[in-house]
Amino acid sequence: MLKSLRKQSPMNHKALRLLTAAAATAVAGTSLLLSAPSATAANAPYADCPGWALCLYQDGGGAGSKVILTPPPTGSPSQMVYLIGKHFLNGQAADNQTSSWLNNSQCGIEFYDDPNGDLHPSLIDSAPSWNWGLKHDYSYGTPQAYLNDRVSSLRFYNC
Ligand SMILES: [Ca+2]
Repeated sequence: MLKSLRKQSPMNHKALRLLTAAAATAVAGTSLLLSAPSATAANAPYADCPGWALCLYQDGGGAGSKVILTPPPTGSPSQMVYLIGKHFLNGQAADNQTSSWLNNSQCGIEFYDDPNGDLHPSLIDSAPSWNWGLKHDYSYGTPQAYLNDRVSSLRFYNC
């Protein structure tokens, strides 16, 4: 056994040198990735929500990706929004994933737990109309943490 190892040792050293070089390259690549600031970390809380929109954020405190919802025009009848089939800007499904929101619309909003909140009343949260910039945060440890990842549909009203 020892004899055969010694015989192969020049080959093993070469392989080891190649592996070491590959590992060094991999480590260098990793540290480059780690040192680059991520887009998420650079975003301010509740960032980039248009001045007329309701934005649902994937993470608490207005962090993470978001869904930008356009309210109906002023004076319109109320309008339901169903989150099944909708996605955050990062492509992930939005149903039962809202952890905070910002209402820049002038509409009032009712948030429902049920996917069809108009058919199965399950009101869990609301925003009064004419209250631009209202935020609710469902982060762990906040008073509304029990609402985290529950919103499945909502209704714009009094727009
Ligand atoms: Ca739900």
